Amino acid sequence: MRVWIFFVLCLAGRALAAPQQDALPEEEEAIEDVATEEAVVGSNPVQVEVGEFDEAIAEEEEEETTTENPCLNHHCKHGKVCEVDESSKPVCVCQDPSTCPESVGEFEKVCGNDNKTYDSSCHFFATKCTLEGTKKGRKLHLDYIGPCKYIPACMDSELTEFPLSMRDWLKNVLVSLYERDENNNLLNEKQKLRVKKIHENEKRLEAGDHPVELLARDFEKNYNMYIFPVHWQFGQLDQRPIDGYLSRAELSPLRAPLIPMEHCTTRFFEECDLDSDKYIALDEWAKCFGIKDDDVDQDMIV
Ligand SMILES: *[C@@H]1O[C@H](CO)[C@@H](O)[C@H](O)[C@H]1NC(C)=O
Ligand SMILES: [Ca+2]
Ligand SMILES: [Ca+2]
Repeated sequence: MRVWIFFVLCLAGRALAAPQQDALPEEEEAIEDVATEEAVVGSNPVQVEVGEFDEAIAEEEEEETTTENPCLNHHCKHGKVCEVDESSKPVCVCQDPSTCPESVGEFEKVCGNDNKTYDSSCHFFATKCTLEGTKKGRKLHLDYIGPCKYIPACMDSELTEFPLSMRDWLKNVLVSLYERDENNNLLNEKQKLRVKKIHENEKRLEAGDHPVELLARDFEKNYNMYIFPVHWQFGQLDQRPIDGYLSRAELSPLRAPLIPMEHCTTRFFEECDLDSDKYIALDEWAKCFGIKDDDVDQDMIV
């Protein structure tokens, strides 16, 4: 799982180097935090990435305060840029992909679900915008980070192993967040209390690569330690809107960096959606990670 975290940190570094114009204030805070040297396991990958792949950022209409540039405080969603129309009103129009900053490396490339490689997420969203209103445009979404590649099919046996390591990873991320949470406020008081219990549990499996047998045994023996981390991750993703359901866009910050490294990612999240409504509800999510129905608790998220 270390490789995931490393990758997420790379992304965080990149986001820091070139802050998104429309990044939300809390995202910026999270990015700063993650960029600290010792943040090996403890970064919160989700907070960092929320927004970057979000296709659903509302276009904000803001009152013109100065006569200078009506576009100054006018935010457009990914793939669009602001332009001033004839009546001096700011409008969001599709960005010409050729105006996107040139990508500097493979890691900036993204793969669409059309299995086409785009130079960067900017190029991707600009292209998607030009297809707006068409069936093709509706269907096109960012699938994963990195150039398109061959992804082997996920076997049933591999699929059952996937939640084992993912669950362990979630727990470790949360514990290290807690350990570093002296002056930053990534966890609220209630959350801290819950993680404290996990942290102080002597039976806790230390972070590291463990064989699946050990992970499986630990989940059986220390099941209670995994309940909160699974809920917490759901809460991190369920942001736009906060409604107890994860849309594809909301899931993307977790899914997109994971797919090229863990070939079962796509199948895993597809199968989480038990009723096939394209959303992952909290109970579907919890079940996917092996949490019993009785332990699913909406209140744990806030
Ligand atoms: C997607 O593209 C990559 C790279 O061009 C190729 O290796 C892979 O087989 C393609 N996948 C599918 C499902 O067509
Ligand atoms: Ca939601
Ligand atoms: Ca569903």
